[in-house]
Amino acid sequence: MSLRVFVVLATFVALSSGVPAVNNTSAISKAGYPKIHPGTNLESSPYLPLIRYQDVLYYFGAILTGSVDQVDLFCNYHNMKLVSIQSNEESENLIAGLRSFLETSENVRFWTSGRKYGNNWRWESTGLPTHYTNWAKGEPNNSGGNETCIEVFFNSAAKTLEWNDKKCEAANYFICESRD
Ligand SMILES: [Ca+2]
Repeated sequence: MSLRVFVVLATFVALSSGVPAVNNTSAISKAGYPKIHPGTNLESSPYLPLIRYQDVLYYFGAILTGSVDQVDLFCNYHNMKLVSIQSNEESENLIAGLRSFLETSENVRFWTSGRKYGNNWRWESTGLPTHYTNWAKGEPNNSGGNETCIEVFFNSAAKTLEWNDKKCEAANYFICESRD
């Protein structure tokens, strides 16, 4: 069940069980429950802190973790997609953004939209092959024979964002993007 369907169903259950449902958007805002609708100008949204790089907006999901499918749902709910990293310049900009965004100097792993199809890697968010790559030493190694998703390993001190193939069901933080 998609998150959107779940919200609709939950609202229906709330209404049919006699529980007052909040349907005033300003009341929702004041209560602190963000709700972003299709067509919302993401950059002006007070709810998601977004970083801009040229025509791309990024959301650094460093609060919740989940499998690729779970964090993909989160991005989709907010009209975004899991990140694709298409050039060294974009990677360097992400590193600069992450270094200023994260308060800790801990090393953090994030899911991307990179997936393996046969022997080829592709960005799910764009449907395009991964022309630019930045695999960590020894990767992709398909450890255990089931590593078909790309995580990026952010090392704040070293200022690197290296790639690793990983089992898609593992829990990671994530980065969403919006490309026009
Ligand atoms: Ca690996």
